[in-house]
Amino acid sequence: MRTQVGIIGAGPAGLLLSHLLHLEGIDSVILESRSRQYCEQRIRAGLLEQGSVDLLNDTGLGDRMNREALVHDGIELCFDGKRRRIDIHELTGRQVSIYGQQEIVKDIIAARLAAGGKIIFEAQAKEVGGFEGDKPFIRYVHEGIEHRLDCDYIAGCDGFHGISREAIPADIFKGYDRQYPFAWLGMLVQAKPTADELIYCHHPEGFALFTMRSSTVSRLYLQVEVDEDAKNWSEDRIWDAFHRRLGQHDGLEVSMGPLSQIAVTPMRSFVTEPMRVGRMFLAGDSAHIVPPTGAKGMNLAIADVSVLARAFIAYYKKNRTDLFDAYSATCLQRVWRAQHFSWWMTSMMHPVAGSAFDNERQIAELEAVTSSRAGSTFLAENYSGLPLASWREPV
Ligand code: RFL
Ligand code: PHB
Repeated sequence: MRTQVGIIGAGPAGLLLSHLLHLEGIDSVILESRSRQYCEQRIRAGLLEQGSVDLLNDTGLGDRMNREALVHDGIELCFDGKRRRIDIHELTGRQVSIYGQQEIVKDIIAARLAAGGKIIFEAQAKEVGGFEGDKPFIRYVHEGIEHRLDCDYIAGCDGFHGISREAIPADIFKGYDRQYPFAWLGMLVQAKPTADELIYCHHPEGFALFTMRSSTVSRLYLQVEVDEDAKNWSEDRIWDAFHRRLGQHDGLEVSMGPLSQIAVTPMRSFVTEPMRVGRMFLAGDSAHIVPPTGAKGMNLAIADVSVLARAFIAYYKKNRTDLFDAYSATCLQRVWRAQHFSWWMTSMMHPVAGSAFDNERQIAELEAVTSSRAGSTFLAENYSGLPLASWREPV
């Protein structure tokens, strides 16, 4: 089989890239190791920056999102028994939207298939090669049979555990890594939201985050031990922890309901440099991950592919390769801003076991951020996201 752009991974990065290329008449094939159902039901991110929402709208993917997303003007930070609101809209003119990652995945898969797009599910990429020359290929296994996809370019959108990053030659690859001494326990709750906006809560016992998916489904996260087993958390233990951490702030009453999808998420920051080698490009989690405290992972994946799509358009329409050359540096500028913000939010919100100094330092920082307009504006600007360059800007 042959295509112009061979894409590994049907997460937000790979799917959106395929859609953007299709809008400009560029052919792609997506290879995805999981089933369609698995991809559409994987519970992950929920918060979209304004720029991500605008991009989905501009490319015809916004219908259901506009009906179902919850649009928020602000977030709350709770600490030291207090609730403080950051009015993102007033400070930046921007908003953020709650719309589950799996809903975006469903919407793009439907749009790609309706347009005759080729997504091969349950096709595991085993090898990428030829990208340092001019004959890139991807070897993959589908229904027990090995196949080869030849392409002009490879887009490695295969997430943090994929194969494309591993294929970068060791003498070129540089990785920047930071691991954190705690993890998050995440879960869905069949219950109306506890509040209208997200609540990030610093508590001496551990961080807690209240977020939501709809008017009937909430999502909760609790800071837990780094090597925690979700089985150690009974429903009673989870609710006790929420009541102690979140419920001790004025007027907050945690709304309860049946729990599901209880799972531990490790916290890690990672950046790959460069994000391009020859005819292979990395985009999204395959190139970088952030701890979820800043809600940046999926938004960065969307930003990467908007830059990559434009580079492909410049190449296929005008034979220009300068945007390929600029791809890695362009993306990494935004990636490092998001890395800093995610690390900063994480370091401010998670109490450090056994360190009374850090605990007091965090409370002082939260006071500063929430009581100073400059501090709140810094948080609001970064949380709601830097503007995205237009992927369709004439090339
Ligand atoms: P994905 O979504 O991991 O997709 C990669 C796809 O590649 C497939 N794959 C392969 N296919 C074929 N052959 C192979 N050899 C393959 N290896 C892998 C995989 O099956 C998969 O389908 O990466 P992508 O597209 O880069 O998207 C990134 C986002 O998924 C990720 O950044 C976010 O989920 C991070 N994240 C959040 N991001 C936000 O912007 N806002 C949030 O509120 C937010 N909250 C979160 C999050 C991530 C979390 N977890 C579980 C890590 C909350 C949590 C708890
Ligand atoms: C989510 O809704 O799952 C979510 C929101 C904000 C975060 C992390 C996760 O910072």
